[in-house]
Amino acid sequence: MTNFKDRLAKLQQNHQALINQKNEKEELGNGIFDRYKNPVITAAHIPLDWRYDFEEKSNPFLMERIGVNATFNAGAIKFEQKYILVLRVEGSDRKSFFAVAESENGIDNFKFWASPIVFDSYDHADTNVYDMRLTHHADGYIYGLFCTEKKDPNALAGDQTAAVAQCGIIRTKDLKKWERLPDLKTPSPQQRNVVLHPEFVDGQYAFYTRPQDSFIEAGKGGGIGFGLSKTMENAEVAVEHILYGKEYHTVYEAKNGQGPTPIKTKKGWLHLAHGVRNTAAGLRYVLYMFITDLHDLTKVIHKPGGYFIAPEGVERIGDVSNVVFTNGWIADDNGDVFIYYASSDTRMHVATSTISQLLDYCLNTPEDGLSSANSVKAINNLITKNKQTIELEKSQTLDVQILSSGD
Ligand code: M1P
Repeated sequence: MTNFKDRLAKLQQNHQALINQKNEKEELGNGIFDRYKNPVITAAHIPLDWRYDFEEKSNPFLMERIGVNATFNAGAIKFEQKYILVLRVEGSDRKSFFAVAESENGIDNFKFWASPIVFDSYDHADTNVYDMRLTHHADGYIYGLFCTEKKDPNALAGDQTAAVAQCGIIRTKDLKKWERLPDLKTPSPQQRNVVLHPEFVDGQYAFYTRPQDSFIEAGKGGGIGFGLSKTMENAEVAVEHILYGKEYHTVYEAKNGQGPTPIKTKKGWLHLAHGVRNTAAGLRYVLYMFITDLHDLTKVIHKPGGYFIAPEGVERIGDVSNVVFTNGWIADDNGDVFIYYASSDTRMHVATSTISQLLDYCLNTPEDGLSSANSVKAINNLITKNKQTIELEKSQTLDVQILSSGD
């Protein structure tokens, strides 16, 4: 065997071993969801033929010709009984694109489809595309809403960072052929984190938006917005209503954004979102949940306080550290929920839960009281309740003892 062949065989072996690796639940958990030991997808999962030239003559050192930096922020959908992720794959050249990976069980053995997703750039060139939210809409299409970014045409000379972000739209019926539609129009100068609601609302398409004043800062426009459009072919939200705004000294004080498409439950629409606060070490991204009314989608009816998932352990470290971000989850018919989240703009993880657990969490977690005194009050209420529970248990045990001694 030549060195080339030997090296190729080893690369293939390692890659296969990674794909075949079983995932395991972490022990105990918090009762709300379970974390897993391994990430579900990393840059190393990217197929070798996307990265290496397998011809010995043109690539005698069997070098990686095209590097992949990260695989993160995946949209998710159950399709033909498979757990499908549409990942944001970021090349070593900093450009992101989309690629599909599938798994039989949603927690391990994710395997990429043969090649990345291709779609038209429509009438404008996107410099970068990322963070797709997938919605299987009542109209029969699967829509992918994503961020399309390009250089700000009004950037000052020499400024290579000013950019404009908008919501791009593609749709498909088979996740293979994608049709590009014109970008969403809204009153906001910039948009990111736009999500399509799965049902018609008053006969119109409903969008969760995230108006923002500039590329990075949400500014005055911050918050999760909501608006309607008559069509998808020329989608336009004329009025954005902020349904969940930023709030001082909360986990979403600097900015927030809708995560995946909300899930319909008997108690309301279950939402997962990200919240951002600023720290001396930079921005910290966490996930939080809320429920909106089944009939009035702009009405938040349950707001559990604090974060739902925050970066832990190695999740804290990556290209953009101290970040968890989500734009995909899958609810199975039996009530199981697969929450796909990325850590530090680097890799994808799964957390599993159920609709019952998530509803219990949203309905029974105290709201953020917005002051230290109210946080202490919530803890003291719990301590008092627990004392009463223990007293009640003691008196019940005593009753049983008295009854049995009378036998
Ligand atoms: O780097 C963290 C995240 O930053 C952005 O989120 P937001 O628009 O709320 O600031 C997104 O670009 C996202 O891709 C990224 O993970």
